Amino acid sequence: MALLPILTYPDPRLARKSEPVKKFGSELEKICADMLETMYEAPGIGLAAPQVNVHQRIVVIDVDYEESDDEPPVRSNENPLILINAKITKKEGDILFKEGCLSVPGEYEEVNRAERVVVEYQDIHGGKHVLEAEGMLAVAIQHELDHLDGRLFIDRLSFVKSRSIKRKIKKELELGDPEERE
Ligand code: QAP
Ligand code: CO
Repeated sequence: MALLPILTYPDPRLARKSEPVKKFGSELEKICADMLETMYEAPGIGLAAPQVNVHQRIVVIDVDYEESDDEPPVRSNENPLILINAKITKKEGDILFKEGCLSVPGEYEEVNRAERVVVEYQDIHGGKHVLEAEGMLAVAIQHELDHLDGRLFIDRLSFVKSRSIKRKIKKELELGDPEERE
């Protein structure tokens, strides 16, 4: 097991489109184990492979965390979900959910998503499944699948809000770490 470095905005590798997983086996199992370890250590409730510079359609999610407004989330127990080659086949309703992202640290904004989704996916052995999700799990699935198409939650905000957050992050990068600045 290994912790993987997480790419952060504006790293252009986050904008790449991921390829479907074709080979199921020990290599895929290792990537998934490392992604779960990295997500739990962060801590996060979801992680997509491109965030750790693996451009394949792999997502790990665990929304089992304490019901509170803690940011970042505090975990109650481990209940991992691994989705390979996942595809949303049905969306229903609307939900406004305050999202964050390990690739956009420290930023939390409300995003419009579907309330319920139906997802077709493969497990780590290639077996096919259909999952019906709602609420936070549905939001997490939509957020993580966006990563596989090179899209971040800050791309889904209003044009003005999106531009202001992106500018702010780039500005902070130019200035460097405020802790180390003279
Ligand atoms: C995506 O997000 C998500 O800024 C996963 O400093 C968001 O795990 C799914 C995190 C909302 C469902 C609902 C963010 C950790 C974790 C930060 C995350 C941070 C530390 C975000
Ligand atoms: Co994210």
